[in-house]
Amino acid sequence: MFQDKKVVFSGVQPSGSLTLGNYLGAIKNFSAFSDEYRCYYCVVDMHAITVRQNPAELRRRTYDTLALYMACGLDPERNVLFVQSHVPAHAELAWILDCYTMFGELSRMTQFKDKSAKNADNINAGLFTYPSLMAADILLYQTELVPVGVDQKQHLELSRDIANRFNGVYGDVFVVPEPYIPTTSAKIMSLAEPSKKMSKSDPNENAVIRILDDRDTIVRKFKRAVTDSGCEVRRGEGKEGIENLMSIYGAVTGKSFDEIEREFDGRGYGDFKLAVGEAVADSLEGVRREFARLSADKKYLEEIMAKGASEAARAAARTLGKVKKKVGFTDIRY
Ligand code: ATP
Ligand code: LTN
Repeated sequence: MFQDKKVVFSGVQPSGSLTLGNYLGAIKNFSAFSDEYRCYYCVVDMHAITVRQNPAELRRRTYDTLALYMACGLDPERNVLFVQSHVPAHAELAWILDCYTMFGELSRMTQFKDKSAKNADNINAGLFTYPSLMAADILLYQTELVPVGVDQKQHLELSRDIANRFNGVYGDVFVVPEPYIPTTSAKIMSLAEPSKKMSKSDPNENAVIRILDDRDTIVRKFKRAVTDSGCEVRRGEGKEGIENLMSIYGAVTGKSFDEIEREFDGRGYGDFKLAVGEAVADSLEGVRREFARLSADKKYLEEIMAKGASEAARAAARTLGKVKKKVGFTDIRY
């Protein structure tokens, strides 16, 4: 029934408790594609182990991330929801693509540089070749569109380069994917240091809003958000903190920057921060309730994982078979 639909693919790492950045930059936008596209949304646990993980926590977060996908509105009947390590084709294609990805290209990736600086005692080969695994995720499904936050744009460009390089040698094997980056919430910044991305691995809890934070915590964190010494709610030089809060408020209420400026004209930062906190808490209320219900039912989550893995594996096998043939691998039955 999905055969002639174009494909959307995206992934989130189960490497921590998901943030408002993950929600507004990525997951919130996922469900809008389900009518028009065949959608694959993956919990990328193989990517997560590029940074050391506690095994029990990784396992729990894998279930939680799947439950959160559904709590954010992804219907498993209309989207393929699955876990990366359940579909071995990802690892197989990643190896092949490693051989079509250049050392120099990988060396230029800013996420590699950032994560190497943060994990200086564990700069492993997986952290370095992370983008070719990501390219494999995307290219396996003949993906047209990849909804991500702007921090993933560079990886997407590399995926396109790898696809074009492979197609240049072997003919049209892969669809060349396009990024889909939201216009207003593509990069939500830290509440403590507004020049830095809000990141789920930030050790400062006050810098990060978690999707599952309760109402009081959300309102309190916004009250403490770093702004500037002025008092006007508008964008401008030195006002990155306020601009970030405006983007967040705009993303959850649908209001434009101009409308927000008018709404808070003459009202000061205290009022504004409270309004942002309450609007975010309101918009996450339903997600939190649904998550509580879904995450309690491990058996159901496992059924969804199994169904997703079998659907994904079937589609992935088609591309992988073609790739293996093109590069000259032999094919036997056993
Ligand atoms: P970490 O913070 O541990 O590096 P991450 O949250 O950046 O992890 P993922 O969980 O893989 O990494 O990101 C999932 C999706 O969320 C990606 O599409 C990414 O672009 C998006 N995203 C992550 N942080 C933000 C942010 N602050 N603003 C907007 N989008 C974001
Ligand atoms: N690299 C991404 C997560 C990710 C992804 C993907 C996103 C892995 N594979 C495929 C989109 C498509 C990240 O670190 N945020």
